[in-house]
Order: sequence, then C-alpha cells, then structure tokens
Amino acid sequence: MTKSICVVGLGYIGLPTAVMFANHGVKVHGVDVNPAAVKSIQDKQLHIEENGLQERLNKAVDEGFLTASTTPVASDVYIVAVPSPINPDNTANLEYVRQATASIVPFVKKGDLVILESTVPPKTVENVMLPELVKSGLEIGTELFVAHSPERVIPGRIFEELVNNDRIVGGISQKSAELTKELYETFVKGTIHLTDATTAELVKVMENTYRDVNIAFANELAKMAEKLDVNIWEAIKFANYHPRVNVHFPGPGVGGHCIAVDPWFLVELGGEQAQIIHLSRNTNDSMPSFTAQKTQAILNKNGIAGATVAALGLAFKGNVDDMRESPSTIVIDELEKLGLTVVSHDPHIKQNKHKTQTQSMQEALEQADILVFLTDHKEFKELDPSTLNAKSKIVFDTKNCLNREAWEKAGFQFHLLGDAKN
Ligand code: SAJ
Repeated sequence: MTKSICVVGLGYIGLPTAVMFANHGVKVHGVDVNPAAVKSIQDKQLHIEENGLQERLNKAVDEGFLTASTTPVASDVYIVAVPSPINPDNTANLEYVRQATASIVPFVKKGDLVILESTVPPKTVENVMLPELVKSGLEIGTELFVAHSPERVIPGRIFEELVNNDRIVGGISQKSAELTKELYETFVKGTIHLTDATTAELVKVMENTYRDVNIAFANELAKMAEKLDVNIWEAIKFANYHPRVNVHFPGPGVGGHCIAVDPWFLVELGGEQAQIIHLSRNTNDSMPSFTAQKTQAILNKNGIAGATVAALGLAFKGNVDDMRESPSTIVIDELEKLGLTVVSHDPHIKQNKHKTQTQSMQEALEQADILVFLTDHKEFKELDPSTLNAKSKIVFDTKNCLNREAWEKAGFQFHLLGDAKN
C-alpha cells in the first residue's frame, strides 16, 4: 500500500525524512512557511549541510517523488516536524506545533494518520494537537489516527541513524501506533517500539536530559579539576573503563536545538521536583562565562592587556554548520564583556554569519594574542602546529581536541579546560 505523505516543516529533520520516504517510492509533498526553504528544494539548492542530503534530494526531486509548497495538500499521512523552541523565560513555545496542526485540519479525511516528529513536552499531542484535530469532525483514534514518533538522529549522521536507530512510537490509540510503525518500516531497520503518546514524548525528552545532566556533572568536575590538581579528561577516560560508567565530557557549554532546550520542558512541568535537571541546565549555561574568564586569566598570567582573542569554531559541535544555541557565540559575548577584542573563524560556517568572522583562519591567526578552540572540528584536529603562521604562541583547548604534545613541541604554551597542568 503506497500512501501519500505531506511533511510540514522542512528543516533539519523534516527535509531528510521527506527525502527518505521519497527515495523509497512514496509520494511526498513538503511544506514550509518559509518560501526560501520551499524554493531551495524546488531548485535543489540546499539550505542546510548534511552528509548525503544533496544526492538524495536530487534523486527525490528528479524522479518526481518530492514536491514542495508553502501550504499543505491533501494526503493520507501528515508528518509535523516544526520547531518547538523555548521562550526567553525558558517556557515551551508550542505555537508552531499548534499552527502546523491547524494548517492540516482542512485536508484530513477518515482513515488518515497525523504524526508529530518534533520534540515536545509530555502531553503536547493530547493538549495542543488534539484540540485542533477534533475540529475536523473526525473521531480521534478510530477515524483519525494520531501518533508521536520522535526523531532521534544526530546531525551529521542523519541518514545512517534514520535507518538504523530504534524508534519509539506512541499512539493516541493502539491502531494509531501500529499504522505509524507500518509507515516507518518503509525505511527503518531498527526496532520500532510501541507505546502511548505521552510516554513517547517523555522518553524523547528524557534522553536529551540524561545527556545534559551527565555533561553538567563533567563540567562541574572540570571546574574542580584545577583545585584537585588533576586532568579531568584523563580521569573521565579511566572512570569510563568501568563497564557500567559513561561520564560525558566537559566543554565551553552545551548548544544545539535539543540538549540545551529539552530539559527546560521538564523544568517547566516538574517545578520544584525538577531539581537536578534545573541545576544541570544552569551549570552548563555557566560554562561560556567560565571559559571567557579562564581565557582572561591566561592572558593576565602572560601580562597581555587589551588583547585580541581568536575564537576558533562557531558551530555548536564538531563537523556541523549549525550555530543554533552555540556556546561559542556566548563565549564571544562574554569575552567582549571583559573588554577583549574577538576575531573568529569556522571552516564549516559561511562568512558573515557572525560579526567577528574573518575572511580566513590565517587572518584570525595573524591578529590574535591567544587561540581559543571552541569546537572540535576535524579541520582543527588535523592542524599541524609546526607549520602555523600565528602571531601568538598561546593556545587554549576547551574540547580536548588538540594533540598537546605536538603543540608544545611546536613552541606553544598549552592550556586545556579542566586540566590543572596549565
Ligand atoms: N557536549 C558536551 N559534552 C559531551 C557531549 C556533548 O559538552 O560529552 C555538547 C556538544 O558540544 C554540543 C551539545 O553538547 O554543544 C549537544 O551535542 P550532542 O552531540 O550531544 O547532541 P545533539 O544536540 O547534536 O543531538 C541530540 C542527540 N540526543 C542524544 O544523543 C540523546 C540526538 O540523538 C537527538 O536526535 C537530538 O539531540 C535531538 O534532535 O533531540
């Protein structure tokens, strides 16, 4: 049975999902409120960087399986994959989910399936989507099927993970879950586990919160490392040799649209009960300022005043071009607040995305009094310090991504976040 699918939201998740179904012979129509996103798909000019996406998009469009527009079209299945960000006060903004759901109501018919992919606070399907969907006049769960099927893919490896990861599918009724499973079996090789919608919502948010809390633990230890006179990276490596221990890693902060955001959903719902979760968010949010202060301390120790800092890496993590919630941008703000001048470079981020960007890495190296590595891009790991033409011989690695020995051998004074040996 080949169904037609309308995917609402053509971003980091919606577009790869749309392309994946289209590559498997399903007729897909993509919808985005942003006309530029729609045009870029029609023209096969990608607006996002993701391994393997361009080839798959070309195939989907050329074979006629993927079309796009700014408004929904009648289909058998509707997949909602729109942003679910937080407001400035850290409460959930579910307006995009509500609007996207409302936009498909005029098209749904008996037997159709509506799936939410966006990560949302538990009870969103029940409290935000269903009140819109009942306006169709269809009976929810028997005439109109509704499920939550949260994506669990990691940017940079989306296509591999879309196929191989297990999925948790939560239906508003058993039939809703079963129909969703059947649909995703078009390309998913991992196991698809069925549950109810609220459990699926909680599971997804729990997964990201687990990482946030674990990273906060590592960051707390990194801050203590200097007093303890240890290298926290080495300590974590040793601890993780234990078969039941998996301590995550410290860094200049936690970014991205997921791990830095989703725990707030639980803080909002849990209130006083969400203590560890709330504290972890605050700990991770304190890291950009900790990084800036440490940069300042290194400069002071070297007697350098009125310095220029090269912030290397603007993306929120290695090997992606995504700057959303990137701790690097907050580190830069904090450095500027301390009165330092900042120049920046990122091999994955196009020019003029950030006010401090230089034309090239070389331009940044020529001006800076200290090189601060904020993102573990492979281009940085592969740098040969002996051939670098830099004004400064001071380097601060916040991600443990450089080969300390090689940099010291090349004459650099080497500093590592979470290491007493500085
Ligand atoms: N980070 C650390 N220390 C670590 C690991 C990560 O500081 O030990 C930082 C990274 O530098 C980055 C941030 O955390 O700034 C988040 O990066 P990430 O790679 O942990 O996660 P995301 O946001 O790219 O993707 C996560 C994934 N969730 C889990 O691994 C549980 C992914 O599977 C989800 O699909 C995605 O969130 C999402 O969309 O929810």
